Amino acid sequence: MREYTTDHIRNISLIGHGGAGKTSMSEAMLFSAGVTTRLGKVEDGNTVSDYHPDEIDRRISINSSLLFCEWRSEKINILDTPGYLDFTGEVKACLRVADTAILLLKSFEGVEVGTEIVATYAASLRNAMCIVVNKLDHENADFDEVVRQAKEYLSHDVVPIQFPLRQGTGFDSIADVLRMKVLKFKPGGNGRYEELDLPADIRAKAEELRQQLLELVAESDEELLNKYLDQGGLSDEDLRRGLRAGVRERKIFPLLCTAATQNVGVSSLMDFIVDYCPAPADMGEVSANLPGGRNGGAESDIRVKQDPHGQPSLFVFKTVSESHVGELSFFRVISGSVTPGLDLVNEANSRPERLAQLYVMIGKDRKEVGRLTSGDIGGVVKLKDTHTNDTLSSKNFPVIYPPIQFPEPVYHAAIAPKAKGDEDKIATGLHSLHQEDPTFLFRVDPEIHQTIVSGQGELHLDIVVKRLRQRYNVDVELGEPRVPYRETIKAVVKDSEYKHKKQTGGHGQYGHVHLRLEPLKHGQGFEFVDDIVGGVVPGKFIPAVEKGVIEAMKEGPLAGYPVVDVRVALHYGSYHDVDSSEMAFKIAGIQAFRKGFMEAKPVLLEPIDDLEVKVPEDAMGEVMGDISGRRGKIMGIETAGHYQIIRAQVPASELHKYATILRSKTGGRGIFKAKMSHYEEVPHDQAQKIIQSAEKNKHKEQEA
Ligand SMILES: Nc1nc2c(ncn2[C@@H]2O[C@H](COP(=O)(O)OP(=O)(O)O)[C@@H](O)[C@H]2O)c(=O)[nH]1
Ligand SMILES: [Mg+2]
Repeated sequence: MREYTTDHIRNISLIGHGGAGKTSMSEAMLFSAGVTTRLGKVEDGNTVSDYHPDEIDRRISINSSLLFCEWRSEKINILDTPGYLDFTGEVKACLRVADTAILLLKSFEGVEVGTEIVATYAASLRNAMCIVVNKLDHENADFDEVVRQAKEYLSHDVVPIQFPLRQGTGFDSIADVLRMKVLKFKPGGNGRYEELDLPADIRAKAEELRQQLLELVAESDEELLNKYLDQGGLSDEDLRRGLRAGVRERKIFPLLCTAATQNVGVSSLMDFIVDYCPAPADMGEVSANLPGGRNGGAESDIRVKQDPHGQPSLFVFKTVSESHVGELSFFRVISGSVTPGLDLVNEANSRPERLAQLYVMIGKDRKEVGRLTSGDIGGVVKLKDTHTNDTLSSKNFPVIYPPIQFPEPVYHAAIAPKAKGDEDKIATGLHSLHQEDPTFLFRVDPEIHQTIVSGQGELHLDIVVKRLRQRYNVDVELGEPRVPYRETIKAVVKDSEYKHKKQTGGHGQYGHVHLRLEPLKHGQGFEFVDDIVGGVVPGKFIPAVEKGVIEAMKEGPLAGYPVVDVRVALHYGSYHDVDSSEMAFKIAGIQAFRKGFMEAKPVLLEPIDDLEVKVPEDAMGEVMGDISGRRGKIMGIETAGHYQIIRAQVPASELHKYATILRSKTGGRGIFKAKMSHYEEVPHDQAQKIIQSAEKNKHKEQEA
């Protein structure tokens, strides 16, 4: 294996909405570069990138995969990412270690919701970005419309470097305005192309686009702008230099043409990547933190040079665990270079880690390497206690690179073992699955007594369940999380009396209280007031009454849910010199509260979420109708690009599986966010059902 230096590497991440052709593109790149001897197909389940059985079954990418090839003596590390919305965390992780994002658009769909999401990620991570219009062999291809959308919805600084000569069936030729040539491919061939002169009828279009490009390059740099104004143009050398800098600095977003499954335009895209996309050496310094405590306890920012001769440091952006390899950590070398046997420290937990064998990856195949240099991406097995988002660095060079900010979960379910006694195994499994995939979260919810797992969608959690079964040998069920209802009152009850009096043999029990119950405003919680005058209830028993009330509030009288927003005043009572005790007053408190509560117009409260849905205009009616059907209130609508944003308030109990519902209502073109807002009264009919089912459960428990 050749060792590649920091200036001979390109790290690219293929991103885009699902089905844009990313996996097919990576396949065509490997084939064109001679890494493989045949062009695999997603439909046939034989691509290098989608090798995982789950991916072959479903014909979509679920995991990002790492591949590489050599193109004109440069190493291109390719990160193929999933486009399905359940796995956008993988996209963030890949963009974090890629210098350039290659954003694929379908020639007949243009900019889709998934496109915008991943383009936003690339913008926040400051990736250079090339746009590729793929599937130009499709019969409905509309290149000009896609370019228009890219300019309008992605950036005004999108500029076509290429355009198709004849799009649609038989597409094989691309006009290239940098070379001012036609590139003619053999569809389904090995990717080689002929350079032909531009035919007269398209020369004018090519010249117009070249002029656009020249102007954009000139505008991106003051020195070039002066030259352009003085000379009325730019030299080829200045154009190349300016384009390279403009791409790196996100001032220019070049747009190119392909048909990945036909292997048309793929090799010229790789030419462009090598010639104009940044190498790690061009990317300057990386920001980092010093571990707390070493610098007088302060976290301070430093900049780390991507210097192959510096102290070694690396950042782990992904962990996979597969039965045949064990745990494999993928990382980018940030500074210095790393070799097998190197001793590093994980600054997050101060633990030493010795690097075992290092690998470069081509899908599931790995090749051993003797060294990886600053900017390169590889894998290492058997790290002891290092996970996704951790930094390893040499002992003399303690740094922590900022963690990837993973997206918030949008899908929640209650998880329970099918067999009793598997709880410990599940806990271990969930913990390690979270370390491997930080977009998967879990927590034990004490209010509803369930373990709640959260992720990016139903499919995401299905995959988690499958992994639990395969790796930890536990069968679990996913269900709807219980809704954390609450109970409160709407009326004042001036007097609720209870006398607890028992005479059994020797010592009796005596506690007697009069309570007043009043509703409080939403969110005010609980207040206990001591209104006893003249010691009719002795001071030493009053806390016991309060304790009783608090205990009764834990499981409300209406349906067993916690009681909130009430004021309880103890205003009268009586005691017995011998028989009164704290216990007796506590019991009196419990009973008087329960009785008074049921007389005070008790109601159930339910959590309401703020819901924000982003959908294309034509899906609005359907989505709004569905929200109303879920007892939602539309709060507002606004336009964002070619999308509408609908804001609504919807009961949380109606939003279980909303990720799946929205996807099916919009054909995958809608996204949403939901966040707990406040509690509201449950409508009467609904409340009756909840109360009845609580009663049934209670009977069941009593029988059991
Ligand atoms: N006609 C045509 N189909 C393509 C092209 N690229 C990909 N496809 C097909 O589009 C579907 C999705 O492709 P895939 O590579 O899995 O897309 P990804 O989700 O972006 O990875 C598959 O059926 C591919 O065979 C292309 O350039 N032309
Ligand atoms: Mg894919």
